[in-house]
Amino acid sequence: PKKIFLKDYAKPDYLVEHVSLTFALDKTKTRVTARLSVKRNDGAAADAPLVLDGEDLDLVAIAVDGKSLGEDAYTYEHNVLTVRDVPAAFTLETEVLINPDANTKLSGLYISNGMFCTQCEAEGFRRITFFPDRPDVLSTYDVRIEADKSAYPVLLANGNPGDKGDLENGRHFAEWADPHPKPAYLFALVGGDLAHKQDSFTTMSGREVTLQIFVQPHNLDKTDYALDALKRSMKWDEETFGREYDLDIFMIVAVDHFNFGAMENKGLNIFNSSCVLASETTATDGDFELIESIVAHEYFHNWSGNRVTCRDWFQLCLKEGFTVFRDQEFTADQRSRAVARIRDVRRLWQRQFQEDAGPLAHPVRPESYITIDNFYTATVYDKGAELVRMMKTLLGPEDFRKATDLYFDRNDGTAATVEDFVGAMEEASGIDLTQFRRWYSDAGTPQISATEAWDNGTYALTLTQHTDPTPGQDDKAPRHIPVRMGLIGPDGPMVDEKVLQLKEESQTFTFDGLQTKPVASLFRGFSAPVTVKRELDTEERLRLIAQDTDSFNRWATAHAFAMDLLKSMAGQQEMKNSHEALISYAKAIETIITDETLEPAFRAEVLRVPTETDIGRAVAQIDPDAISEARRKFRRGLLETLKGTLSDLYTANLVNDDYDPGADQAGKRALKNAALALLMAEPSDTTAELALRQADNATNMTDEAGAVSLLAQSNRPEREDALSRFYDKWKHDPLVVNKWLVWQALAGGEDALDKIIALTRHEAFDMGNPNKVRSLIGAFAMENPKAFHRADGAGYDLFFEKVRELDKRNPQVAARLLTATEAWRRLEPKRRDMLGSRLKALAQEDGLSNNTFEMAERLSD
Ligand code: HT7
Ligand code: ZN
Repeated sequence: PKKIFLKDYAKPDYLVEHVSLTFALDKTKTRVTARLSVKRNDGAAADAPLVLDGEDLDLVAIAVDGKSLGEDAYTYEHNVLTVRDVPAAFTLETEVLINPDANTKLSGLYISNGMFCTQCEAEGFRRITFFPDRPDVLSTYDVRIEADKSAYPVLLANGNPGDKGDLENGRHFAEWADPHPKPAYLFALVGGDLAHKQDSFTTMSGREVTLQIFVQPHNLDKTDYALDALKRSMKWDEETFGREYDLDIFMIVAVDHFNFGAMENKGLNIFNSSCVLASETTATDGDFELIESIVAHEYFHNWSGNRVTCRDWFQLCLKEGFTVFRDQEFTADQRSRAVARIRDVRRLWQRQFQEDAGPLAHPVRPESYITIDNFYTATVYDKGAELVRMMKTLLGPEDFRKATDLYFDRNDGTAATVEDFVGAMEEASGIDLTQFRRWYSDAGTPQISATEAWDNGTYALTLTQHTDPTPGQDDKAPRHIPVRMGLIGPDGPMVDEKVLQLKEESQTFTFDGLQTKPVASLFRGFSAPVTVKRELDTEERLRLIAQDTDSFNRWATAHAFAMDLLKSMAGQQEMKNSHEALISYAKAIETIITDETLEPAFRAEVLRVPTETDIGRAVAQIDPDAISEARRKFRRGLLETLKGTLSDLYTANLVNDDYDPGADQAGKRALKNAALALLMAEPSDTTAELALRQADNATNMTDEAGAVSLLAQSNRPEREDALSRFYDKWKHDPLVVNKWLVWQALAGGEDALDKIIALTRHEAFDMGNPNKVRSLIGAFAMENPKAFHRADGAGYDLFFEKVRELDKRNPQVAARLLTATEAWRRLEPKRRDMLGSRLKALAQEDGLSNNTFEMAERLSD
C-alpha cells in the first residue's frame, strides 16, 4: 500500500466550482449522474490531465462539454479516473451505477435498516461518484433525488430544500441546494421511511431556522433531548464564539449502522442512533450527557470544519481538536466545569496517554499515513483540544476570542492549515508561538519532574521536562508548557494563582517572603497534557486533597494517591506503611464524599475506583491477574473503613423527583451509584438485595443499569436471573441490549471468556452492526484484561478471529479494534510473546485491507 506524506502536498490541478447530482435510488443499482463545472487551477500546466477518485463505481457514460468520450480519452484503473486533453474550463458529466445493498463498509451510500444513507468522511464520496475527493476542492451543490415513494417517502440532502413532486411508477423526487462551498466529505443524502420532530431557532440576526430530527417512527419519543441540546448549542455558539447558523434548515438523522459517533455534513448531520436517541427509561444520565456533547460537537463543526475546512487530512486536528475544545467548553458551561474537566482528563489519560506511550504514537498533526481512517485518534481529537486549551491559557480569554474571530473571518469559505490557526493566535495577541508549534509536530507526552527547595522564607520550584522517543522521532526538543499553579500552606492558599511558562529543559521559579514551607499545586485544571513526577509525603497529599482551591487538583491528588496504593498492591511499586496509607486515603476521601458543600457529581468522581485497565496503563509491566487481585483488595480495604458512610450516602442521595437528566439530579444518582458500586466490592446478602431492589424499582435507566451492571460484575447467585430478566424486558430495544452486551463483556470469573464466545452466537449480536461489535468484542478486548489476556491465549484467539472476519466486511471498524492491543510490549513476557506473535502474523497476511494492514504493521513494528 502507498504511504502519503504531508511534505508532498500539492495544490489540485483542477477545481470544481459547482456540482449537480441526480440520484435514482435503488437498493442494488442506484444510478448517479454528476455534472461538474471544472476549472483549471492557477499554476497548473495546460496539459495537466483531470484526475478523479472513484471506488467500486460502474462507469456507464462520460462526456466533456456534452461530447461523449471514447475509451481512448480516459483510463479508469486502481480507483483513479484520468481524463486527458481537457480545456481550461469545462463541464464533465458522468453516469455511474453503485450497489448500496452490497456496501458493508458503511462508507459511501449504504443501507441501514432499509433506509439509504451516506458517510463520506474521509474518503467515501469517491464511492458515490467520480470526484477530486480531497478537502481542498470546495464546490456548491444541487442535488435531485428520485425514489420509490412508498418505501422512501423522505428524501434529504444538504442545504435548503427546493422543488419536490411525484413521478411515474410510484416514484417521487426532491431537490436540495447548498449555496455554501464545501468539500465532498461533507456531502450527505438520506432516503427512507422516517418520522421527525421539529422545532425552530431564531438566530442572533433574527433569521428563523427550522430544526428537524429524523428517526425510525418507533423512536420518535426519543428525540426531545437532542433537539433541546441542539438549540442550546446554537445559542451558546452565538454567545461564546459569535458564530451564527447559515441555512434555513438544520437536520439530524439517526441511523443504526454507523462507523463512528456522528457526522457533521452541512445542514444534514447523520448520527449513530446511540448518540442521539434518549428517553429516561432507555438512556442513562451518561448517555444524555454524551448526546448533548455530540450534538453540540457536530453543530459546532458548522464553523470549525465546514465554513473553514482543512486543506488536507494531515490538518485533521484543525477541525477536530478545535471542535472538541468547543464541545468541552459547552459541557463545562452547561454542567459543572470541575466535573467536566475531570471527565475530559480521565478520557485523555485513558486513551491518549496510552496512545502516546506505545507503537501508535503520532504527532497531533501526523506526517504520513496509508489510510487517514486510522488517524481519527485520541491524539488528533483529545490532545488536539488540549493544544487549543493551552493557547487559550497563554493568550487569556479576550485575546483568544479575538484570535478565533480573526481565524474564522480570514479563512471563511476556504481550506485552512494549522499554521493559519496558530498564526491567528499570534497575530491577535502578539505572543510568539514558534516554540509552541512543537506540540503539533512532536509525538509523546512530556514528563515533568518537580523538585523543591525551602530556604528561610524562599520556596524554589524546579521543573524539568523530558519526552521519550516515539516511532520515527528519537530526539525531542523542549516544549513551551503553561503551568497554572498555586501554593498551599497549612491554613490554605498562600499566593495568588500564576501561570508559569516552562520553555527550557529545566527552569527554577522562586517565591519569596513566605512564612512556612508551602505545598505546590501544579498544573491546575490540567493546564498541559503532561505527566508529573514529584515526591509528596502523605501529609502533603492530604493537605492538597483537603485544601487545594483548585477542585480538579483535589481530585487529581486523590487519584494519584489511589494509583500509588494500587501499584504497590500489584507489586509494581514500593510503598512504606501501605496499610496505614490506605486508611489515610480512605479517611481523606471520606471527608470529600461527605462534604455537602461540594457537588455530588464531584464527590462521585472522587469515590470512583480506577479500573483494571486504568491500573494497567500506569504500571511498567502488566500482570492482569496481579492487577485484578490488587484492585479487589483495594476496594475491600476501602469498604472496611467506609461501609457506614457509603450506606448513608446511598440513602441521602436517593432522588424522588420526576426524572431530569440535568447535572443536579444526575450528580446525585452518580454519587448514590458510586456508593453502591463500592458496597458491592464484597456484596453481602443485604447489599445484593439493595441492588436487586434498585433494579426492580427503577423508573429510569441510570438506576436500572447501575444496579444490573453491578450484579453482572459480581459472582452473586442473583446474577444470571437479573441479566436474563433485563434481556427479556429490553430485547426489543437494540441500544439497551448493547448495554447488556457490555456488562457481560466486562464480567469476571473463570468462565468469562466462554460466556463471551457464547454471546457471539446470541441473537442480540451482529457482526454487521458496529455498535454490537464495539459493545461485545471492543469492550471485552479493551476493558476486560483478565479475559482478554487469559493465560492460555484463548482471549487473543477469539479477538483475532473476529478482527479477520470483520476486516472482510468493514475494515475501518476492524482496524480500530486492533488498538486494544497497543500496550502489548508492556505485558509480562509470556503474554507479550503470545500477543506480539499474533500481531506480527496478522501484519504479514495476504489479502488484508489497507486499514488493518497499516494498524497491524505499526503495532508490531
Ligand atoms: N468528523 C466526523 C468523523 C467521522 C468519520 C471518520 C472516519 C470514518 C467514519 C466517520 N464518521 C464520522 C465525526 C466528528 O468528529 O465529528
Ligand atoms: Zn468532529
